[in-house]
Amino acid sequence: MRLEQVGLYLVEMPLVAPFVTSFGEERVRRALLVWVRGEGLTGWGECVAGSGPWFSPETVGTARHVIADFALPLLQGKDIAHPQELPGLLRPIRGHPMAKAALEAAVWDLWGKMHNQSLAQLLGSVRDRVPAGVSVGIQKDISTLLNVVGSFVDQGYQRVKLKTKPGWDVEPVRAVREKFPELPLSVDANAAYTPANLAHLKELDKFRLLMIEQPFHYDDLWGHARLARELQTPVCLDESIFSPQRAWEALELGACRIINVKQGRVGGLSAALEIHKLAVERGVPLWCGGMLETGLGRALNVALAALPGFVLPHDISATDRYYREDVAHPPFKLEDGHIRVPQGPGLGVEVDLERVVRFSVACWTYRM
Ligand code: SMG
Ligand code: MG
Repeated sequence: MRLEQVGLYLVEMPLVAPFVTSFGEERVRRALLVWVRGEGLTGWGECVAGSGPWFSPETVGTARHVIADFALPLLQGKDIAHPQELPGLLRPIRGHPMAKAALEAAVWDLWGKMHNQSLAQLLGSVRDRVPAGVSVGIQKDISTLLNVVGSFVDQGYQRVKLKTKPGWDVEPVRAVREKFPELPLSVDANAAYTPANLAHLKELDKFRLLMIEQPFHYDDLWGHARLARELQTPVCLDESIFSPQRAWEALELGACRIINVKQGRVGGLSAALEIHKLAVERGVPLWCGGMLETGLGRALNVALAALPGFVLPHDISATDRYYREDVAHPPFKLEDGHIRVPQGPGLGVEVDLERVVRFSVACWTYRM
């Protein structure tokens, strides 16, 4: 397959409710959407980088720069035999996994459309629906938190993840655990703690949490390994795992027992498949994380989450938990606590170009 044209849209999607984490509040999701045109078809992908370098060093701005000025020249005139060639072609670019992943995603979508196969089929997925969890941001007080959690539990979400930070941890978790004794529950600190907080984090052990996600700085595998030895609650890593190599290192060091896989954060679907292979060999449970994706990124996450090694509920919620109007159809719905895996060719969702244009604040087109 040869790419003839590539385009980017920078969209600003208003969230139905602000999302607060230890590193800030988000009211609008800025996302870079990528399209690739070739063989008379168009493939779409979504870059998971955020508006600022808070979750990861990448931003929508660095991703646009790296895609336009470095990745596209490397793909110029290339005959791509399979989407899994993308990581090799882009290898000269160090870092920037989210930028690379967005391009790879669009190429997978195009490839699926060319061969009339769904992404789920192409990846080797084994499920037609995946269990949905929900990630609950930091709230203004505990009674608001209990209401928010209660409403998600009523909707059928199978696992609730609470965002935590110093000052919003033991008490909110205790309150949720007391009100929902059997609820599968986890916490995610987005790197808000340091090894000096060890004694405090140990207090979380009494709440029967499924896991504690990314307590320390993303660079600190050693600190996580030490913590993992001290805690009963399994440590799960998110930000720390930015490549298959890092996944292997983290497991070798004992820095985590569970991995949150985000294809964007690890450098693309091919890299996610490598981590999946490693995890299955070692019996390490995986689940699919979320980056408040639009329907485009969500469709891809759902297909990935249907692989055999993804065995815990995901941060894949229904569209209405994020957006009133999405850029892809149909919206993802919660059915009996699950999200159905799209079966159409490629991502299996239809892009709503009118909405893409309406939500976009900038766009770029490149001739290949
Ligand atoms: O997509 O449901 C979602 C969000 C899940 O909590 C979520 N993501 O660290 O896991 C995480 C965060 C990162 C996004 S914060 C903007
Ligand atoms: Mg996380």
